[in-house]
Amino acid sequence: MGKALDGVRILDFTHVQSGPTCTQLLAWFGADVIKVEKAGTGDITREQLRDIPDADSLYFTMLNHNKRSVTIDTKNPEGKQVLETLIKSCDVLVENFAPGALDRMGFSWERIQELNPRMIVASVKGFGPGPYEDCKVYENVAQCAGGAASTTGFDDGPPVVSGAQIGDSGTGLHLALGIVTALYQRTMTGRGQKVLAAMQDGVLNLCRVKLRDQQRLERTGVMKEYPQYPNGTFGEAVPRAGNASGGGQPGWILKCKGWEADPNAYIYFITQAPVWAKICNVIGKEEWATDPDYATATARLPRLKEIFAEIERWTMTKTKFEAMDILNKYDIPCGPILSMKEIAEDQSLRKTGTIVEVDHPVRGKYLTVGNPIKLSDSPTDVTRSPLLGEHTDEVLAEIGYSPEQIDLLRTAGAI
Ligand code: CAO
Repeated sequence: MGKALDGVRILDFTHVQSGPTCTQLLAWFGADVIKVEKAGTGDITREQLRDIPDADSLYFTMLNHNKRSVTIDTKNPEGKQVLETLIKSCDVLVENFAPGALDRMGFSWERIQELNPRMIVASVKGFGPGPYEDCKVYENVAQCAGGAASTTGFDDGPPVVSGAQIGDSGTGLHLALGIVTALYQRTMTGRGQKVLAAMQDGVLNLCRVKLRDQQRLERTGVMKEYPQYPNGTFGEAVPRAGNASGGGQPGWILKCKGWEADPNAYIYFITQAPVWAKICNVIGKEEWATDPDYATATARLPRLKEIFAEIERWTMTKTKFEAMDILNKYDIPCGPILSMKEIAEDQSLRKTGTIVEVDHPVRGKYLTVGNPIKLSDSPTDVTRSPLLGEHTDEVLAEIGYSPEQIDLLRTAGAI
Protein backbone atom coordinates (compact mmCIF):
# COMPACT_ATOMS: atom_id res chain seq x y z
CA MET A 1 0.00 0.00 0.00
CA GLY A 2 1.27 3.51 -0.81
CA LYS A 3 1.83 6.23 1.75
CA ALA A 4 0.36 9.72 1.88
CA LEU A 5 3.69 11.50 1.36
CA ASP A 6 5.25 9.05 -1.11
CA GLY A 7 7.58 10.96 -3.44
CA VAL A 8 8.21 13.84 -1.01
CA ARG A 9 11.90 14.25 -0.17
CA ILE A 10 12.94 16.01 2.99
CA LEU A 11 16.39 17.42 3.63
CA ASP A 12 16.43 17.06 7.39
CA PHE A 13 18.76 19.43 9.17
CA THR A 14 17.11 18.90 12.53
CA HIS A 15 18.60 17.94 15.87
CA VAL A 16 17.61 17.34 19.49
CA GLN A 17 13.81 17.04 19.83
CA SER A 18 11.58 19.67 18.23
CA GLY A 19 12.72 19.32 14.60
CA PRO A 20 13.23 15.52 14.72
CA THR A 21 9.66 15.07 16.01
CA CYS A 22 8.42 16.85 12.91
CA THR A 23 10.49 14.97 10.36
CA GLN A 24 9.77 11.63 12.05
CA LEU A 25 6.04 12.23 11.55
CA LEU A 26 6.63 13.13 7.89
CA ALA A 27 8.68 9.93 7.49
CA TRP A 28 5.83 7.92 9.03
CA PHE A 29 3.51 9.43 6.44
CA GLY A 30 5.85 8.17 3.71
CA ALA A 31 8.30 11.01 3.02
CA ASP A 32 11.93 10.11 2.29
CA VAL A 33 13.72 11.88 5.14
CA ILE A 34 17.45 12.39 4.67
CA LYS A 35 18.99 13.50 7.95
CA VAL A 36 22.21 15.49 7.54
CA GLU A 37 24.57 15.16 10.49
CA LYS A 38 28.04 16.23 11.50
CA ALA A 39 30.58 13.50 10.79
CA GLY A 40 31.99 11.89 13.92
CA THR A 41 29.37 13.10 16.38
CA GLY A 42 26.06 13.51 14.60
CA ASP A 43 22.95 14.72 16.38
CA ILE A 44 24.06 15.50 19.93
CA THR A 45 21.27 13.33 21.34
CA ARG A 46 22.93 10.17 19.95
CA GLU A 47 25.16 10.26 23.02
CA GLN A 48 22.94 12.04 25.55
CA LEU A 49 21.33 10.09 28.42
CA ARG A 50 22.88 6.86 27.16
CA ASP A 51 21.71 3.66 28.86
CA ILE A 52 23.97 1.31 26.84
CA PRO A 53 27.64 2.20 26.23
CA ASP A 54 28.40 3.09 22.59
CA ALA A 55 24.81 2.52 21.43
CA ASP A 56 22.66 5.38 20.14
CA SER A 57 20.60 6.61 23.07
CA LEU A 58 16.87 6.10 23.40
CA TYR A 59 16.62 9.89 23.18
CA PHE A 60 17.92 9.66 19.61
CA THR A 61 16.41 6.36 18.51
CA MET A 62 12.89 7.30 19.66
CA LEU A 63 12.90 10.56 17.66
CA ASN A 64 14.52 9.45 14.42
CA HIS A 65 12.71 6.38 13.16
CA ASN A 66 12.24 5.75 9.43
CA LYS A 67 14.96 8.26 8.41
CA ARG A 68 18.22 7.90 6.48
CA SER A 69 21.42 9.44 7.83
CA VAL A 70 24.16 11.11 5.79
CA THR A 71 27.19 12.82 7.28
CA ILE A 72 28.26 16.02 5.53
CA ASP A 73 30.56 18.76 6.80
CA THR A 74 28.50 21.80 5.95
CA LYS A 75 31.46 24.10 6.57
CA ASN A 76 33.65 22.33 3.98
CA PRO A 77 33.35 23.91 0.46
CA GLU A 78 32.92 20.50 -1.18
CA GLY A 79 30.43 19.53 1.49
CA LYS A 80 28.48 22.67 0.62
CA GLN A 81 28.40 21.56 -3.02
CA VAL A 82 26.92 18.21 -2.03
CA LEU A 83 24.29 20.10 -0.04
CA GLU A 84 23.49 22.27 -3.07
CA THR A 85 22.87 19.12 -5.10
CA LEU A 86 20.64 17.80 -2.33
CA ILE A 87 18.72 21.08 -2.14
CA LYS A 88 18.02 20.81 -5.86
CA SER A 89 16.61 17.30 -5.46
CA CYS A 90 14.49 17.77 -2.30
CA ASP A 91 11.07 19.29 -1.69
CA VAL A 92 11.47 20.52 1.88
CA LEU A 93 14.39 21.62 4.04
CA VAL A 94 13.63 21.39 7.75
CA GLU A 95 15.97 22.91 10.33
CA ASN A 96 16.02 23.89 13.97
CA PHE A 97 19.46 25.40 14.33
CA ALA A 98 20.04 28.40 16.53
CA PRO A 99 18.94 31.63 14.80
CA GLY A 100 21.26 32.59 11.93
CA ALA A 101 23.13 29.25 11.68
CA LEU A 102 21.67 28.32 8.28
CA ASP A 103 22.59 31.76 6.89
CA ARG A 104 26.11 31.41 8.29
CA MET A 105 26.39 28.11 6.42
CA GLY A 106 25.69 30.07 3.24
CA PHE A 107 22.13 28.85 2.79
CA SER A 108 19.99 31.94 3.12
CA TRP A 109 16.38 31.83 1.92
CA GLU A 110 17.45 33.76 -1.20
CA ARG A 111 20.25 31.30 -1.99
CA ILE A 112 17.97 28.29 -1.50
CA GLN A 113 15.38 29.92 -3.76
CA GLU A 114 18.03 30.39 -6.46
CA LEU A 115 18.91 26.70 -6.23
CA ASN A 116 15.32 25.42 -6.04
CA PRO A 117 12.35 27.81 -6.22
CA ARG A 118 10.00 24.97 -5.25
CA MET A 119 11.83 24.34 -1.97
CA ILE A 120 9.87 24.77 1.25
CA VAL A 121 12.15 25.92 4.07
CA ALA A 122 10.71 25.05 7.46
CA SER A 123 12.21 26.20 10.75
CA VAL A 124 11.66 25.82 14.44
CA LYS A 125 12.97 28.76 16.44
CA GLY A 126 12.53 29.59 20.09
CA PHE A 127 10.85 32.93 19.45
CA GLY A 128 9.34 34.71 16.48
CA PRO A 129 10.54 38.19 15.43
CA GLY A 130 10.92 40.45 18.47
CA PRO A 131 13.22 41.07 21.43
CA TYR A 132 14.15 37.40 21.91
CA GLU A 133 14.45 36.32 18.28
CA ASP A 134 18.20 35.61 18.57
CA CYS A 135 17.90 33.42 21.67
CA LYS A 136 18.66 29.72 21.82
CA VAL A 137 15.75 27.90 23.39
CA TYR A 138 15.06 24.51 24.95
CA GLU A 139 11.79 22.89 26.00
CA ASN A 140 11.31 24.39 29.43
CA VAL A 141 12.24 27.90 28.31
CA ALA A 142 9.37 27.67 25.83
CA GLN A 143 6.98 26.34 28.47
CA CYS A 144 7.89 29.32 30.66
CA ALA A 145 7.71 31.93 27.89
CA GLY A 146 4.53 30.53 26.34
CA GLY A 147 2.36 30.82 29.45
CA ALA A 148 2.33 27.15 30.44
CA ALA A 149 4.51 27.36 33.56
CA SER A 150 2.77 30.37 35.10
CA THR A 151 -0.57 28.57 34.82
CA THR A 152 0.61 25.10 35.94
CA GLY A 153 1.00 23.93 39.53
CA PHE A 154 -0.71 24.92 42.74
CA ASP A 155 -1.51 28.37 43.98
CA ASP A 156 0.78 28.14 47.00
CA GLY A 157 3.76 26.81 45.04
CA PRO A 158 6.13 27.99 42.30
CA PRO A 159 5.43 27.75 38.55
CA VAL A 160 5.75 24.16 37.29
CA VAL A 161 6.73 22.74 33.89
CA SER A 162 4.83 19.82 32.42
CA GLY A 163 6.25 16.37 31.64
CA ALA A 164 4.52 16.63 28.26
CA GLN A 165 7.04 18.13 25.86
CA ILE A 166 4.74 20.78 24.53
CA GLY A 167 7.61 23.13 23.66
CA ASP A 168 9.63 20.67 21.61
CA SER A 169 7.33 17.91 20.36
CA GLY A 170 4.36 20.30 20.39
CA THR A 171 6.19 22.73 18.12
CA GLY A 172 7.38 19.87 15.89
CA LEU A 173 3.72 18.97 15.38
CA HIS A 174 2.84 22.54 14.49
CA LEU A 175 5.74 22.64 12.02
CA ALA A 176 4.63 19.38 10.37
CA LEU A 177 1.21 20.87 9.75
CA GLY A 178 2.82 23.98 8.26
CA ILE A 179 4.92 21.83 5.93
CA VAL A 180 2.08 19.70 4.54
CA THR A 181 -0.01 22.86 4.12
CA ALA A 182 2.82 24.52 2.17
CA LEU A 183 3.22 21.37 0.06
CA TYR A 184 -0.48 21.54 -0.75
CA GLN A 185 -0.29 25.23 -1.70
CA ARG A 186 2.74 24.46 -3.89
CA THR A 187 0.64 22.09 -5.99
CA MET A 188 -1.28 25.21 -7.12
CA THR A 189 1.39 27.95 -7.10
CA GLY A 190 4.45 25.89 -8.01
CA ARG A 191 6.40 27.93 -5.45
CA GLY A 192 8.05 27.05 -2.19
CA GLN A 193 7.71 29.21 0.91
CA LYS A 194 9.12 29.72 4.38
CA VAL A 195 7.39 28.00 7.28
CA LEU A 196 8.19 29.16 10.81
CA ALA A 197 6.99 27.58 14.03
CA ALA A 198 8.25 29.47 17.08
CA MET A 199 8.23 27.46 20.29
CA GLN A 200 6.76 30.30 22.33
CA ASP A 201 3.89 30.55 19.82
CA GLY A 202 3.31 26.79 19.82
CA VAL A 203 3.10 26.65 23.63
CA LEU A 204 0.83 29.69 23.73
CA ASN A 205 -1.43 28.06 21.14
CA LEU A 206 -1.76 25.08 23.48
CA CYS A 207 -2.45 27.51 26.38
CA ARG A 208 -5.21 29.27 24.44
CA VAL A 209 -7.77 28.65 27.20
CA LYS A 210 -5.57 30.48 29.69
CA LEU A 211 -5.59 33.65 27.56
CA ARG A 212 -9.37 33.18 27.48
CA ASP A 213 -9.33 33.10 31.29
CA GLN A 214 -7.07 36.17 31.51
CA GLN A 215 -9.73 38.20 29.74
CA ARG A 216 -12.54 36.71 31.83
CA LEU A 217 -10.57 37.60 34.95
CA GLU A 218 -10.04 41.18 33.81
CA ARG A 219 -13.75 41.57 33.12
CA THR A 220 -15.21 39.87 36.20
CA GLY A 221 -12.37 39.68 38.76
CA VAL A 222 -13.21 36.06 39.57
CA MET A 223 -13.35 32.64 37.91
CA LYS A 224 -15.79 30.43 39.68
CA GLU A 225 -14.46 27.09 38.43
CA TYR A 226 -10.96 27.81 39.80
CA PRO A 227 -10.01 26.36 43.22
CA GLN A 228 -9.36 29.92 44.48
CA TYR A 229 -13.13 30.46 44.47
CA PRO A 230 -14.88 31.26 46.80
CA ASN A 231 -12.35 31.66 49.62
CA GLY A 232 -9.05 32.47 47.92
CA THR A 233 -7.99 35.66 46.19
CA PHE A 234 -7.48 36.44 42.54
CA GLY A 235 -4.69 38.76 41.43
CA GLU A 236 -4.13 40.46 38.10
CA ALA A 237 -3.02 37.38 36.16
CA VAL A 238 -4.53 33.91 35.64
CA PRO A 239 -3.51 31.90 38.71
CA ARG A 240 -2.33 28.30 38.84
CA ALA A 241 -5.39 26.08 38.99
CA GLY A 242 -3.95 22.89 40.48
CA ASN A 243 -5.80 19.96 38.96
CA ALA A 244 -8.99 21.83 38.13
CA SER A 245 -10.31 20.98 34.71
CA GLY A 246 -9.75 23.49 31.95
CA GLY A 247 -13.37 23.78 30.90
CA GLY A 248 -16.84 24.24 32.24
CA GLN A 249 -17.11 20.77 33.81
CA PRO A 250 -15.33 20.79 37.19
CA GLY A 251 -12.84 17.99 37.78
CA TRP A 252 -10.10 17.05 40.26
CA ILE A 253 -7.59 14.29 40.96
CA LEU A 254 -8.79 12.01 43.76
CA LYS A 255 -7.10 9.33 45.83
CA CYS A 256 -7.93 5.69 45.20
CA LYS A 257 -7.33 2.53 47.21
CA GLY A 258 -3.60 2.05 47.76
CA TRP A 259 -2.64 5.72 47.44
CA GLU A 260 -0.52 5.54 50.60
CA ALA A 261 2.02 3.28 48.88
CA ASP A 262 1.42 3.85 45.17
CA PRO A 263 2.12 7.40 43.95
CA ASN A 264 -0.19 6.84 40.99
CA ALA A 265 -3.23 5.36 42.77
CA TYR A 266 -5.40 8.29 41.74
CA ILE A 267 -8.25 8.97 39.35
CA TYR A 268 -9.33 12.09 37.50
CA PHE A 269 -13.00 12.62 38.26
CA ILE A 270 -15.25 15.03 36.37
CA THR A 271 -18.54 16.15 37.89
CA GLN A 272 -20.18 16.48 34.49
CA ALA A 273 -23.52 18.22 34.94
CA PRO A 274 -25.68 15.84 32.85
CA VAL A 275 -24.68 12.85 35.04
CA TRP A 276 -24.83 14.61 38.42
CA ALA A 277 -27.73 12.46 39.65
CA LYS A 278 -25.79 9.28 38.77
CA ILE A 279 -22.72 10.57 40.62
CA CYS A 280 -24.86 11.18 43.70
CA ASN A 281 -26.20 7.62 43.51
CA VAL A 282 -22.78 6.02 43.04
CA ILE A 283 -21.22 7.80 46.03
CA GLY A 284 -24.30 7.31 48.22
CA LYS A 285 -25.33 10.97 48.44
CA GLU A 286 -28.72 10.60 46.72
CA GLU A 287 -30.07 13.67 48.54
CA TRP A 288 -27.60 15.95 46.67
CA ALA A 289 -29.46 15.27 43.41
CA THR A 290 -32.43 17.34 44.62
CA ASP A 291 -30.94 19.58 47.35
CA PRO A 292 -30.95 23.13 45.84
CA ASP A 293 -27.44 23.70 47.28
CA TYR A 294 -26.08 20.88 45.13
CA ALA A 295 -28.58 20.13 42.37
CA THR A 296 -27.37 22.67 39.82
CA ALA A 297 -23.90 23.26 38.41
CA THR A 298 -23.98 26.92 39.52
CA ALA A 299 -24.98 25.99 43.08
CA ARG A 300 -22.13 23.50 43.25
CA LEU A 301 -19.35 25.91 42.23
CA PRO A 302 -18.70 27.40 45.71
CA ARG A 303 -18.87 23.88 47.23
CA LEU A 304 -16.52 22.00 44.89
CA LYS A 305 -13.92 21.35 47.58
CA GLU A 306 -16.45 19.71 49.87
CA ILE A 307 -18.02 17.79 46.96
CA PHE A 308 -14.70 16.37 45.77
CA ALA A 309 -13.79 15.44 49.36
CA GLU A 310 -17.01 13.44 49.58
CA ILE A 311 -16.43 11.76 46.20
CA GLU A 312 -12.89 10.94 47.32
CA ARG A 313 -14.24 9.13 50.37
CA TRP A 314 -15.85 6.79 47.81
CA THR A 315 -12.89 6.54 45.36
CA MET A 316 -10.56 5.65 48.26
CA THR A 317 -12.55 2.43 48.70
CA LYS A 318 -11.79 1.31 45.11
CA THR A 319 -8.67 0.84 43.03
CA LYS A 320 -8.45 3.28 40.14
CA PHE A 321 -9.41 0.48 37.74
CA GLU A 322 -12.40 -0.65 39.85
CA ALA A 323 -13.57 2.95 40.04
CA MET A 324 -13.18 3.27 36.24
CA ASP A 325 -15.31 0.17 35.65
CA ILE A 326 -18.11 1.42 37.90
CA LEU A 327 -18.08 5.03 36.72
CA ASN A 328 -17.99 4.09 33.04
CA LYS A 329 -21.19 2.06 33.45
CA TYR A 330 -22.89 5.34 34.34
CA ASP A 331 -21.13 7.42 31.66
CA ILE A 332 -19.36 9.47 34.31
CA PRO A 333 -16.22 10.96 32.70
CA CYS A 334 -13.09 9.87 34.57
CA GLY A 335 -9.57 8.64 33.86
CA PRO A 336 -6.98 6.61 35.77
CA ILE A 337 -3.62 8.25 36.51
CA LEU A 338 -1.45 5.82 34.53
CA SER A 339 2.23 5.45 35.30
CA MET A 340 4.75 5.10 32.46
CA LYS A 341 5.22 1.49 33.61
CA GLU A 342 1.52 0.79 33.17
CA ILE A 343 1.49 2.50 29.78
CA ALA A 344 4.56 0.55 28.61
CA GLU A 345 2.80 -2.70 29.53
CA ASP A 346 -0.61 -1.75 28.08
CA GLN A 347 -1.53 -4.36 25.49
CA SER A 348 -4.23 -2.27 23.80
CA LEU A 349 -1.67 0.45 22.98
CA ARG A 350 0.58 -2.25 21.49
CA LYS A 351 -2.30 -3.49 19.31
CA THR A 352 -2.96 -0.06 17.82
CA GLY A 353 0.72 0.62 17.13
CA THR A 354 0.83 3.53 19.56
CA ILE A 355 3.48 1.62 21.51
CA VAL A 356 5.83 -0.35 19.29
CA GLU A 357 8.76 -2.65 19.94
CA VAL A 358 11.64 -1.96 17.55
CA ASP A 359 14.83 -3.92 16.98
CA HIS A 360 18.13 -2.07 16.64
CA PRO A 361 21.39 -3.66 15.47
CA VAL A 362 23.46 -2.17 18.31
CA ARG A 363 21.08 -1.68 21.21
CA GLY A 364 18.67 -4.59 20.58
CA LYS A 365 14.95 -4.36 21.27
CA TYR A 366 13.38 -1.23 22.76
CA LEU A 367 9.95 0.32 23.11
CA THR A 368 8.93 3.47 21.33
CA VAL A 369 5.86 5.59 20.77
CA GLY A 370 4.57 4.95 17.26
CA ASN A 371 2.59 7.31 15.08
CA PRO A 372 -0.24 8.80 17.15
CA ILE A 373 -2.04 9.88 13.97
CA LYS A 374 -3.67 6.95 12.15
CA LEU A 375 -4.50 7.24 8.44
CA SER A 376 -6.63 4.46 6.97
CA ASP A 377 -4.94 4.62 3.54
CA SER A 378 -1.42 5.31 4.77
CA PRO A 379 -0.49 2.87 7.51
CA THR A 380 2.68 3.46 9.51
CA ASP A 381 5.48 0.89 9.75
CA VAL A 382 7.92 2.02 12.40
CA THR A 383 11.50 1.15 11.44
CA ARG A 384 14.65 1.75 13.45
CA SER A 385 16.63 4.97 13.45
CA PRO A 386 19.69 5.08 11.18
CA LEU A 387 23.26 4.62 12.38
CA LEU A 388 25.42 7.71 11.95
CA GLY A 389 26.14 8.16 8.25
CA GLU A 390 24.64 4.78 7.40
CA HIS A 391 23.19 6.05 4.11
CA THR A 392 25.85 8.54 2.98
CA ASP A 393 27.03 6.48 -0.01
CA GLU A 394 23.52 5.36 -0.95
CA VAL A 395 22.08 8.91 -0.96
CA LEU A 396 25.05 10.43 -2.80
CA ALA A 397 24.82 7.73 -5.47
CA GLU A 398 21.12 8.52 -5.89
CA ILE A 399 21.85 12.20 -6.56
CA GLY A 400 24.48 11.37 -9.17
CA TYR A 401 27.84 10.87 -7.44
CA SER A 402 30.03 8.02 -8.70
CA PRO A 403 31.90 5.74 -6.25
CA GLU A 404 35.15 7.50 -7.21
CA GLN A 405 33.69 10.95 -6.49
CA ILE A 406 32.35 9.70 -3.17
CA ASP A 407 35.83 8.44 -2.24
CA LEU A 408 37.32 11.83 -3.11
CA LEU A 409 34.75 13.66 -1.00
CA ARG A 410 35.53 11.34 1.88
CA THR A 411 39.27 11.95 1.53
CA ALA A 412 38.61 15.71 1.49
CA GLY A 413 36.65 15.39 4.76
CA ALA A 414 33.50 16.74 3.10
CA ILE A 415 31.49 13.63 3.98
N1 CAO B 1 28.63 20.13 9.66
C1 CAO B 1 29.28 21.18 10.19
N2 CAO B 1 28.71 22.06 11.05
C2 CAO B 1 27.43 21.83 11.37
C3 CAO B 1 26.68 20.75 10.85
C4 CAO B 1 27.33 19.89 9.96
N3 CAO B 1 26.70 18.85 9.42
N4 CAO B 1 25.45 20.81 11.38
C5 CAO B 1 25.41 21.87 12.18
N5 CAO B 1 26.60 22.49 12.18
C6 CAO B 1 26.98 23.70 12.92
C7 CAO B 1 26.08 24.85 12.57
O1 CAO B 1 26.50 25.46 11.37
C8 CAO B 1 26.26 25.74 13.80
O2 CAO B 1 27.49 26.42 13.67
P1 CAO B 1 27.66 28.04 13.87
O3 CAO B 1 27.11 28.37 15.21
O4 CAO B 1 29.15 28.23 13.75
O5 CAO B 1 26.91 28.73 12.79
C9 CAO B 1 26.42 24.69 14.89
O6 CAO B 1 26.80 23.47 14.29
C10 CAO B 1 25.15 24.23 15.64
O7 CAO B 1 24.32 25.09 15.81
P2 CAO B 1 23.33 25.32 17.03
O8 CAO B 1 23.71 26.66 17.58
O9 CAO B 1 21.97 25.17 16.50
O10 CAO B 1 23.59 24.18 18.15
P3 CAO B 1 23.65 24.32 19.73
O11 CAO B 1 23.87 22.93 20.22
O12 CAO B 1 24.61 25.33 20.20
O13 CAO B 1 22.18 24.83 20.17
C11 CAO B 1 19.77 24.68 20.33
C12 CAO B 1 21.11 23.93 20.27
C13 CAO B 1 18.67 23.66 20.32
C14 CAO B 1 19.71 25.51 21.61
C15 CAO B 1 19.65 25.62 19.11
O14 CAO B 1 19.87 24.87 17.95
C16 CAO B 1 18.30 26.31 19.00
O15 CAO B 1 18.01 27.27 19.72
N6 CAO B 1 17.48 25.86 18.05
C17 CAO B 1 16.19 26.48 17.76
C18 CAO B 1 15.18 26.18 18.82
C19 CAO B 1 14.98 24.70 19.01
O16 CAO B 1 14.70 23.95 18.12
N7 CAO B 1 15.07 24.31 20.29
C20 CAO B 1 14.63 23.01 20.70
C21 CAO B 1 15.69 22.04 20.72
S1 CAO B 1 15.02 20.53 21.26
O17 CAO B 1 15.06 20.67 22.88
